[in-house]
Amino acid sequence: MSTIFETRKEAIEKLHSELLVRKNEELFSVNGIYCRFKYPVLTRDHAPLHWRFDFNPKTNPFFMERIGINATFNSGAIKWNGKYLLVVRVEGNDRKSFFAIAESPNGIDNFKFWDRPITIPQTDNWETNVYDMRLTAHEDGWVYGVFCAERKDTDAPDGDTSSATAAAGIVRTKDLISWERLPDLISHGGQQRNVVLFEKFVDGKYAFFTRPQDGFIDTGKGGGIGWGLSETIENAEIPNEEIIDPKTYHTVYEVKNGLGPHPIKTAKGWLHLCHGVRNTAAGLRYVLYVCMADLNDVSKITHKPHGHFIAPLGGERLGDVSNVVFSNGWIADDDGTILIYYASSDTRLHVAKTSIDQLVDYCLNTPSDELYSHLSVQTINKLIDNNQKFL
Ligand code: M1P
Repeated sequence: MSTIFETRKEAIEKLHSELLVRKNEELFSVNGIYCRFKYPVLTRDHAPLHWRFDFNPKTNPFFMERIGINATFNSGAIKWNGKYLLVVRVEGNDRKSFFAIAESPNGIDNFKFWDRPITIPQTDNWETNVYDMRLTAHEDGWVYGVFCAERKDTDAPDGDTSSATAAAGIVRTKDLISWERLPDLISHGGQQRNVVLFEKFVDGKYAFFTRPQDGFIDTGKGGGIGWGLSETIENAEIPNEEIIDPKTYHTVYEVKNGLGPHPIKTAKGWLHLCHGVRNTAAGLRYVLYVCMADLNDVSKITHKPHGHFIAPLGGERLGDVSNVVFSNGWIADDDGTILIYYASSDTRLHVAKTSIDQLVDYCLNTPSDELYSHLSVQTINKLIDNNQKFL
């Protein structure tokens, strides 16, 4: 007769292996700008069983889960030796996030985690939590990962066990297996999350997109997506930071915004994918927007379609932090396809498919936000007038 251990192990292994090979299905897109897929590409159930269960029948006779995984979301992305790799923010039941690589042959399904999570070396000042790594294959030959390093705020009053500080941690690798830790980025604009390293030198310097803010949660005077240059990467410091995409009243980036992944170069300009946040009676709402920057100056936004590009839809709206979509990874393939990895409600990870041509068209031909309702009506009327001879 089978033991509880054997019965449960067999059932759980079967469920897990079926999930890992489940085929994804592209959904028809009415907007024609990108398409979603039927299933998330990664959920907490994808986490390897040997990270979670003790496989020794003597010490785990009930085959119970010993280490719970709570969520798999906000992932950096890179195409590597022909495979689609995600550096996933994996969050344990203990609320600690860590990074782990998941690999797929096609970028839309069959994602499987590598054997072990990434080991991130510490600086002298240990961080409590790490998340949201942006990957950049830099022209200096390294692949960099820039992520949020979160620590307890040591200046917080006694009894305040929540206040934290955010800084940009930096690691680099040549094989995605061993990672060298560099000192955190020094900037003078306050706390930093959502920092992205640009892939090219600018005036011989390392160039960063930033998001300065006064506090951990509040942007305060910090006014949007910033940009600054550093002489070195080994002791990165940005003496001057300028805001290149400001947060703006009554837009989808009214409260704050931040760059997602590194920009993608096209013949018409650089594509940026960003998140914008506004407040509502139900709490913060995070959406994604896309804009284009000058081909010769990636920090100069030239085209900015109005409103959101992807907003939480259906089941995406529910999760640990509801009403959120967030992205820090996309992959541009050689055939012009772009796969956008976006997480919903800080819980699970999805993919959306589009192309360079579609996003360039979207940026060049979508009206911008004119900031007033009556001007939005004018914009709609213009389209209706232009359509008259075709209807
Ligand atoms: O909870 C939503 C997001 O909140 C933060 O984003 P931002 O820095 O713009 O406020 C991050 O913690 C992000 O990971 C999270 O998805």
